[in-house]
Amino acid sequence: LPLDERLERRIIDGERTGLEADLDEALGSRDAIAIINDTLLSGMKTVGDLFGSGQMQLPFVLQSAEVMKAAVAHLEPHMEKSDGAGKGTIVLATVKGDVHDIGKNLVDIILSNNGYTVVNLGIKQPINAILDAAEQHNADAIGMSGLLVKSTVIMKDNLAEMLQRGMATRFPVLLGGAALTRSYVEDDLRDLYEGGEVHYARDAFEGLSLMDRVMT
Ligand code: B1M
Repeated sequence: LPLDERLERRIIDGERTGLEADLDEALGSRDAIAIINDTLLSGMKTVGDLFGSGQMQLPFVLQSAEVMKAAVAHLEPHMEKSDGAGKGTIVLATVKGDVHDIGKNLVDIILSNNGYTVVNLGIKQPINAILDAAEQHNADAIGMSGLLVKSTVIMKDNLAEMLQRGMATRFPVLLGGAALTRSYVEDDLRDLYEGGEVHYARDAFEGLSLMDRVMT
C-alpha cells in the first residue's frame, strides 16, 4: 500500500508494528499536523463509522485509539512551537461520564505548543472539579470536550450551573467534540448563557484561534 493508505490502515486495524517507521517516512514530505489531520483522523473516522454500523467491536475501537495516541505522541516533538510563552491559562477537561480524550489531548498539544498553559484535568470531570481548578489556577478560560450525545446535555447543565453560581462572567467557555454542532452552541447554548461567553471549536485549531480572541 502507498504510505498514506498504510498509515490510515494502521489506525483502522489497530496495528502498531511499524507505525513509527511509517510516520518518520511521512514526516519527510509533510508536517506532523498535516499527517494527523489528513491521514490519521480519517482513519479514526472510518473506525467510528464501522463501530456505528456494527461492523467493529469495542475492543478493536480501543486498539485503534491506542495506535492513534501512539502516533500523536510520536509526532508531537515534530510540531512547530511558538516562542511566546505565558499567553494565558485554560482548564481543559472531558465532561462527566465521557471517556473520550484523543481530541481533548490534541487541543492540549496545540494550545501548549502555541504559548498557552493548559491544565488538563483528564476525563469524566464533574463541573465542580472544573470550576475548582479554574479558580485555583486563575484560568482565563475553561475548555470542555465531549463526544457522546449525552455530553452535549452535560455541557448545557454545566453552563447552567456556572450561571447559577455567578461564574459565567468570569470564565469564557470553549466547547468541542464530535457530538456538538455549531448551531447548538452558538444559538441554543448562547441563548441560555446570558452574560457569559461560550464558543464552539470545530477542531483544535479553531480552539487556538478562539483562545487568541478570548485573550485580546
Ligand atoms: Co466511543 N463513541 N464510545 N470510544 N468513539 C463515539 C464518540 C461514537 C460516535 C461512535 C459511533 O457510534 N459511531 C459513539 C457516540 C454515539 C452517541 O453518543 N450518540 C461512541 C460510543 C457509543 C461509545 C461507548 C458508549 C461505547 C460503549 O461502551 N458501548 C463508549 C463510551 C464510554 C463513555 O464515554 N462513558 C465509547 C468508548 C470508546 C473507546 C474507549 C473505545 C474509544 C475512546 C478512547 C479514548 O478517547 N481514549 C472510543 C473511540 C475512539 C470513538 C471514536 C471511534 C473516535 C473518537 C476519536 O478519538 N476521534 C468515535 C467516533 C467519532 O467520533 N466519529 C466514538 C478522533 C478525535 C481527534 O476527534 O475527539 O472529535 P474528536 O476531536 C476533534 C474535534 O471534535 C475537536 O478537535 C478534534 C480535532 O482537532 N475537539 C475540540 C474535541 N474536543 C475539543 C475541545 C475543544 C476544541 C476542540 O475546546 C475545549
